[in-house]
Amino acid sequence: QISEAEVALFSVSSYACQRRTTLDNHNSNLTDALSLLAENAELSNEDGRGVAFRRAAALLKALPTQVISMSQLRGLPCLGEHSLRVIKDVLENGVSSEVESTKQSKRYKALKILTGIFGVGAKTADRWIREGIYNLEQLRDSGQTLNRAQKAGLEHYDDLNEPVTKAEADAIGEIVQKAVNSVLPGSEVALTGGFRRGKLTGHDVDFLITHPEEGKEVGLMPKVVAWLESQGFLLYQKTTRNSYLESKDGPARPASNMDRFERCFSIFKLTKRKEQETASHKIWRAVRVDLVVSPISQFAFAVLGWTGSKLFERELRRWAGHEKNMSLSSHALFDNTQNKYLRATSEEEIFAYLGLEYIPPSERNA
Ligand code: TTP
Ligand code: MN
Ligand code: MN
Ligand code: MN
Repeated sequence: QISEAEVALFSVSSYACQRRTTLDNHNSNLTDALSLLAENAELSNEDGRGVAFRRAAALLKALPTQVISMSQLRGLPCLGEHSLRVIKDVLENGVSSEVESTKQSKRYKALKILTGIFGVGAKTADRWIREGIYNLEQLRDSGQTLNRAQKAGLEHYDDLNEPVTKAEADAIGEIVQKAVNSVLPGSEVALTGGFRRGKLTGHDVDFLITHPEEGKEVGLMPKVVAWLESQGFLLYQKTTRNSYLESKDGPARPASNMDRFERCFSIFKLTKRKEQETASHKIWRAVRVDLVVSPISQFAFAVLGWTGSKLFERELRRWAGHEKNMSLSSHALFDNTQNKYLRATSEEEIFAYLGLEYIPPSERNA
């Protein structure tokens, strides 16, 4: 039995962007439970609840040791009533009854299966469920009209739900580098997303492309895509052009966290190395790849915005707005007090403008 006086108390900042969150999580029993409830809320279009659970999970990820008693959590930020109830349940019973019943619910299972299809979001999955579609077989039999993305997603379902390894990410990085060098020598490719944060696996691979001479990057994406296509590397691609300049709502205040860069959501055909070949003798696998092109003047903001984690990004923007009267996006930082844009050529400069200690990518795993 541990007395209250012996229990270590934690002191933790309230914004995730003030904390160092490595992949070394001492409370995965608790964060797994809260993350599942966050996911369930997001899939049910309850974004407020989703964020609350994500914030609670992120706080626990940042603790230096394992939580063993509720008394250790007293005075900590980000832990709402509901999250505390879930934590208590796990600490006392090993599992959360709410998590267990969610996991077993017909609706949650169906949402997971259906949104596991690339191109299917919570809204579409919800509509299908209301029409009695709970799995892939029922979807195939239903005669639902699928768009091009969803058709590709269904076709490569197993591959795309298989985690991407760092080795596969590096192999794709080499292909992207080659494509970019072939169509515009001098261009630069940066690995972003989870792999830049040091994750060993991911659901996709994210790359940011730029050129050191401003303006040279214009029109780059269609050329890169054409090259990749000509070499047989693409199973699917959808390119969206840059809409940053024509946006009316102001560059630093996009409608959502979606940015306006020229981007390509794609599915790569990656040839397996000999030792990775499976019993089925399939010699390639499908991998989701995101390509984004940024002008060099916005590159530091784009790298910061595309490195994640999603909660870390959300917290950075919340910090900027609420604590600094600034608007941060993946394109720029606007100081509303001085009424001007703040230029930056590195992530370090952006953290400095925001009055935050620099947090390296490996410590942004909130
Ligand atoms: P993801 O690739 O969705 O996430 P991830 O790389 O952190 O994790 P995973 O291993 O599952 O792939 O997004 C990467 C970052 O890109 C994330 O911080 C949010 C950012 N992003 C944007 O800035 N704009 C967008 O439109 C999208 C889709 C992502
Ligand atoms: Mn540790
Ligand atoms: Mn990613
Ligand atoms: Mn991505």
